[in-house]
Amino acid sequence: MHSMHLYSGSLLRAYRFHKYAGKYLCRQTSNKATDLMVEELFEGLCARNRTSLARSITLVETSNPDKKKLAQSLLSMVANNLKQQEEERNGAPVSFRIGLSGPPGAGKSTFIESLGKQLTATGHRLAVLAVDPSSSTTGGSLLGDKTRMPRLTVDPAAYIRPSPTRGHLGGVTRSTNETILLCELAGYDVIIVETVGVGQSEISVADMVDVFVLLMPPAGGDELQGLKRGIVELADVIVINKSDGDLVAAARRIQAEYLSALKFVRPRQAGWKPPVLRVSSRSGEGLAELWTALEGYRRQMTADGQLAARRRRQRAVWLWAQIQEAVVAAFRRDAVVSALLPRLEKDVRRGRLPPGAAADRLLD
Ligand SMILES: Nc1nc2c(ncn2[C@@H]2O[C@H](COP(=O)(O)OP(=O)(O)OP(=O)(O)O)[C@@H](O)[C@H]2O)c(=O)[nH]1
Ligand SMILES: [Mg+2]
Repeated sequence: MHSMHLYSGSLLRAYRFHKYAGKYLCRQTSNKATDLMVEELFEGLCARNRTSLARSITLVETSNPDKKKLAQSLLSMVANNLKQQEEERNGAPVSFRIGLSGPPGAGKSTFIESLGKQLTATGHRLAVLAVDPSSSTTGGSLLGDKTRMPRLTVDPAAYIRPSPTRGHLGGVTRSTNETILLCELAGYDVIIVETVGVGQSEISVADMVDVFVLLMPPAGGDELQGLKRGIVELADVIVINKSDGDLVAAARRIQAEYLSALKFVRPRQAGWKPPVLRVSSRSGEGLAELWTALEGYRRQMTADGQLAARRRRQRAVWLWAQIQEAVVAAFRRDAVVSALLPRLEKDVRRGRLPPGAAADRLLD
């Protein structure tokens, strides 16, 4: 409630003034109704209205070009307001963004449910966003099925958004990045972005969060060995789940394995040694300690400016990812390119034409 005054009309007036001045004028007069819709959504978000949040997220997930413009103007208003709030808080971000990844069955849903209930019980407001790297190819959504977080689903201090199926950027949904901002304006101070595995692409969930948590089951196996190396380099905190009952011994063993694997990994954040913690999402044991570790990370990274630097870096990464996506899409749409492409690609596949030469011809 502390920054409620920011939600008053002054910002909206400033925004209107801005838009009336200069080149937005034409669009403003011709699109009054749609601009009204954006302002309504913005005010709804400020008032922490869940329906406005859901509608805003649907808007930023759209692929319709006209609606995309509306989404962009909403997002500009949101980003401006969040920036103001951050300045009011002496640069401290309005939310804590947590990435959570782990193999299928590691217990991610159970973990989010248990940790989430602890968080909302202590006054936090939690948003859970799911990124499903498989949904772009299968069309289905594995994650975010609300049924597996039954208590959180009915918790008024929690908001769960399943994975969208459109607009994947190398395995990560680009709109998720924007959805985070919408949730922040709607007053969610902890944002968990959940995904299965870790993307092979350069862009991953780790590129949109403050801290990247890896959740592992207490089991070894060869696939996990392979999985481990790449992921461990991305992780800021490693959590071994299911450390309960018969599984405690196995969990201890895996914990020791990760600790020794980490000795050879350069930490992602200077001055931060990723801890390896054991928890039981089923009983809740270890979750309070984990939260303390996460808050410690956040405090340390905020104090020495690394968190702000990480967010700045991430914005640049996303700018270039979106440019690349848009440029490639425009290239593919080009009439000459699409006429030439199938034949040239065939020639390249058969080895009749070097890839470089084909690319040059298409780009010409
Ligand atoms: N013993 C024990 N079992 C757990 C714990 N956490 C989760 N499980 C069980 O592990 C299984 C998988 O849990 P989920 O939370 O669905 O795992 P997930 O990572 O979300 O799985 P996907 O969504 O399929 O990727 C379920 O049968 C859970 O009951 C735990 O702390 N201890
Ligand atoms: Mg799950």
